[in-house]
Formats: sequence, structure tokens, C-alpha cells
Amino acid sequence: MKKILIANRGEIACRIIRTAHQMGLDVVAVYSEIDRAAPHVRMADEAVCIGPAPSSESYLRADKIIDAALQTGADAIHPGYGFLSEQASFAQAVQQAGLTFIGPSPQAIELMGSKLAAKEAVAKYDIPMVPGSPHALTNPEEALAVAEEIGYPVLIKASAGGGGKGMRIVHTPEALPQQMARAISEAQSAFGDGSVFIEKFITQPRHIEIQILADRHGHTLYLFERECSIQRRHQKVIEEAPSAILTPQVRQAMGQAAVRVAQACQYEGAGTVEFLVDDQLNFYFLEMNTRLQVEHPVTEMITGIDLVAEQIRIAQGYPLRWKQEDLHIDGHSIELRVYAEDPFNDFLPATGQLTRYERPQGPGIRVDDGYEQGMEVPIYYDPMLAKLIVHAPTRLAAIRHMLEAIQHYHIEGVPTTLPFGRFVLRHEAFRSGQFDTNFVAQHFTPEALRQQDEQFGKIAAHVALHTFLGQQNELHLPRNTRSNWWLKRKA
Ligand code: MV4
Repeated sequence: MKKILIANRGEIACRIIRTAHQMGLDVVAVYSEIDRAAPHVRMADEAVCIGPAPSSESYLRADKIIDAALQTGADAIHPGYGFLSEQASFAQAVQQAGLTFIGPSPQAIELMGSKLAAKEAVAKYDIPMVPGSPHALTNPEEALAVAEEIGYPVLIKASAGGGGKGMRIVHTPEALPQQMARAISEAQSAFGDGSVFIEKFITQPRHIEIQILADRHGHTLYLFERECSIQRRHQKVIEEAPSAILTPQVRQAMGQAAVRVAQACQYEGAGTVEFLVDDQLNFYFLEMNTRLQVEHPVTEMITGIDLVAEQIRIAQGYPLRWKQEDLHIDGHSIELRVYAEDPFNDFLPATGQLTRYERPQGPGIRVDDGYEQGMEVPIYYDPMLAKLIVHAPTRLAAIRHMLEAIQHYHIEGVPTTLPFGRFVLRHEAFRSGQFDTNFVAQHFTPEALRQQDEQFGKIAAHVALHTFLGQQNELHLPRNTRSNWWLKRKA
């Protein structure tokens, strides 16, 4: 493998290019017409235009991307996240073109793409799962019977969904038949697959996921957990590693369960196994994401392992370089996703020019982005501008470090979620570690954000005054001994 094509754009394309270059690989970028001057294009050694701005005409065009790889003599394709990264048919087409897909097999992608098939496949491997229907439900009678057995509230999920898409909470048997009919028709039109199933609804769960790496030689490692409970409408906002609540015992049990999930589908590459965790620290397998995740940097920070480098090495056929006992958690890392959205206006996505864009920098601060000052934020793609990542010895130090970094991140021209991130990091529920997936819905309003800003402004003023007065006493500023040179000069 000498040359790889990155089938993506933005921060993740830049992040992958950086590692590929460090490994001595040449890089081909692909870009849409609107991205011709984008950072990922300039960072690459070669770049191929694959179509107009809409992703359906560019970054989602498997045929054009594979053509670009063949034209430029690339040996492999890295899909990044989003776009084509979890389409089994793309992985398959890449292989059929004689190229290496940097990721798992089409079969593993396909299997995990179906939540029901995934649950069925891992059932034999002693993986804890939320009580529910083991197969697709079509008639309301069966659904009522299952719900009766597991108890309300229940959650209807689309098998082809994932990431919270197509979920419905049902509190009573009366509501179940109609909700089910809606869920089926919604799933049919959204995914082309009307299969739905039922699970007991865990009301205040935490969303904790395990990073795994698996090589082609049958070895699988877990790289500990990421806590992803701070999300807004299924869009993650803050992720951290490790989780504030896991004990070493539960961490190991979850890690080993995640490894068994990976083994159940003969997984290869980097992957993430999602769990729900309740307040008793019971954990339940939800789904497996067969791609590099947005939040992978927090795992890199606490393990010191470059996940993209490992993806590439695995695709090159190398065995993993570590045994499980070699891996340890070093300190604490937090990631804040910075979106071009207005937290004061229902997170309305914004476009426009970045008239000022200055990153924070220093030890323990990492910014993964694909923007520069002066660039336009286009309407066509994800509104995420950047990921601000910090690493410090402890969780509290990491929170402080993040607040400091936010203070030194200057973005003008579009509103961003930086103030929202600061709100969360200052909030007692977050700082104490006592939160669940309902944090944002429970605690955030624009009014609460304004109030917190005002309160912290007052505290800052008090602290400044106190410090000033204290220092005045300590320093014993000489009051009557000052030089009177100017009087002398006058005289
Ligand atoms: C659940 C759940 C509670 N009970 N399943 C959301 C993402 C997808 N991977 C599965 N998700 C959930 N599945 C059961 N049985 C809670 C979530 C969930 C969630 C649900 C509603 C609102 C916000 C949420 C945030 C994270 C997880």
C-alpha cells in the first residue's frame, strides 16, 4: 500500500491525511465543486473533483470515487465517517475494483447495519441485552404480548435505524398498535425496510461505548470506553474518556463483552460497540458502529494510540502491536463538538463566512477541524466546524482545561455552540458526573445559559476584586515613598 484515497471531506479527511503522511503514504483527496479550495484538498498530494456540491452528487457517489482511485493509482480507500462509510455495497465495490477498503468486511457492515440481525448474531456470545422481542414484529397482537411481558414503557425501534432514528416510546397498551403501525410505515419509507422490534425502555440510561481494534489474525483488543451521554436530539455534544462512573470491574466486563461482539461477526479494523448503562451499572448491548467515530480522539488521548494508523496497519495485514494487558488509561480526555449552530435560537444551523477563526493552543489541547479564517461554511454538509479536545491528568483538570480552551477559541461570522459547551462544563450535574442522556433536555434552555453567564460574570468580578484587595495588603505597596521626579523636574 503506497497511496490511499480519502472518500470524505472536512475535519476527518484532514485528520486521516495527517496520519497517512506520517506513515509515508501518498494521499488522493476527492472533492465537490464547492470544496475545491478546502483544506483537505490542499493537504493531499493529488485531488479529483467528483461532482457538484450536494453530497448525493459527489461524496455519496461510490462509482465516481472508485473511478478516481483507479485513475490516480490509489491502492486503498479510507471512508472516514458518515457518507459511504457504513454502506456494505460500497465496501464490496471497492474490493471488486481490486482496491483495499480500510475498514471491516462488507458482511460485517451488513450484519451490524441490521439491529435485529446484530442482536441475533451476538445472542450466543453471552452479551447482556435489553429485554425485548427477539425478531421483527408485524402484528399488533404479538407486540402487545411482548410488551405485556417486559412491562411498559417500551421502545419501538427500526431494525434498519440506529443512532436514535425511527424510535418511539410507548407508555400504554392502548397506544401500542397505532404507534407500531406508524413506526413500520416510517421505517419502510426512511430505510426501505419496515422491520421493527420492541425493547424495554430504559428511562435514565447513560450511553457508553467501547472502542475495539481487531486484526486479520484473530486478535481483538478493547481500548476502554467513551461516555457519550451528553447529547441533544441524538446529536452528541460532549464525549469523554474514561467515564466518570465505571468501576475497573464493570469496565473490564464491558470491554470483554465488546470483544465478543466483534468476534461474533469476525470483525476487522476499528469499531465501536454501544451500550446503555443504568444507574446500577447494569449494561446492555445496543448496536455496533462499523466505522471510525467522530469522538475517536478522546480514546487516542487516553491510550496514546493513533486509531487511523491502526486502521491502516490492519488493512495492510499487520497483527496488532499490543496485548490487552499492555493497554492503560492515561489521564482524562474531553471532546466538545463545535457546530455552526445558534444555541440561543433552537440550534438553528448557520452558514456564512468565518470572519475570525483563531484556535486555542498549548499542551493538552487538540483541535480537529477543516476550516480556516475567511472560509465559507457551506449549507450542503454537516454543520460541525471543529472538535475541541483536551487531555489532563484528572477529570476536573480536563474540565478546567476545556473551559480555558473555549475562552481562547475565537470564532466570528457564524454563531457556534461554544457557549453551549461552556454551559455544560460549568454545570454541577456534569461536574459531579451524575448525569444521563436526558441532561440537555433537563437542564438546558437559552434562559439558563444567560443566567449562568450572568452568575459566572458576577463571580469573576468578585474574585477579581478579592484578589486585587488581597494582593494590595500582601504587597504592602509603598504609599508615601514614591519618586517625585516630576515635581523635581518642574522645579
Ligand atoms: C434505548 C434507550 C432506552 N431504552 N433503548 C439512542 C441511540 C440508539 N443507538 C439507541 N438509543 C437509545 N436506545 C432502550 N431500550 C435510549 C436510547 C437513547 C436515547 C433515547 C431517547 C432520547 C435520547 C437518547 C439518547 C441516547 C440513547
